[in-house]
Amino acid sequence: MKKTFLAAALATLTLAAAVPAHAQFAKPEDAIKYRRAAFTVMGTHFSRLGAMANGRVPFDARIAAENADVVLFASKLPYAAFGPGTEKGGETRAKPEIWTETDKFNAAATKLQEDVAKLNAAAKTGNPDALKTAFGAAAQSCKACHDNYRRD
Ligand code: ASC
Repeated sequence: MKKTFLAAALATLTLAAAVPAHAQFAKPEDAIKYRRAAFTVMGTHFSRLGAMANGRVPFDARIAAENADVVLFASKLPYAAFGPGTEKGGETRAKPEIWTETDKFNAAATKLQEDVAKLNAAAKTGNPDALKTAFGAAAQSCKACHDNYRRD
């Protein structure tokens, strides 16, 4: 009995994970809120790394690693919330090109995620110069997407 319940629960979880991510939002507004929240979290912790990378606050290896972990995690979240039908339905600055040049947008998203992974590794070296270099590259990726896919 207990085992059956566990198996059923596991099957449900597996199924939920297999459903296309965009179908996991009940309505477009939910997806829009979700992706904006993820970008807010990512941007907040990215900015804290930037303050260190640019010498506005003293370098602290532990704080750098903590912030880089949040950025890494947050970078995995927003892109599943750009599914078909989420172009509008809430407050958004997302440009329509996201849905007309999806391959290009996805490539830019992957690039950001790769840069953020490198930033995470750099933050963990404890070397401020490594952080600075990796931060600069990731910031370029942020900016490229904002320029191409975000309204002013
Ligand atoms: C930040 C932040 C961004 C990026 C971007 C880089 O600190 O919040 O969105 O850097 O401005 O150009």
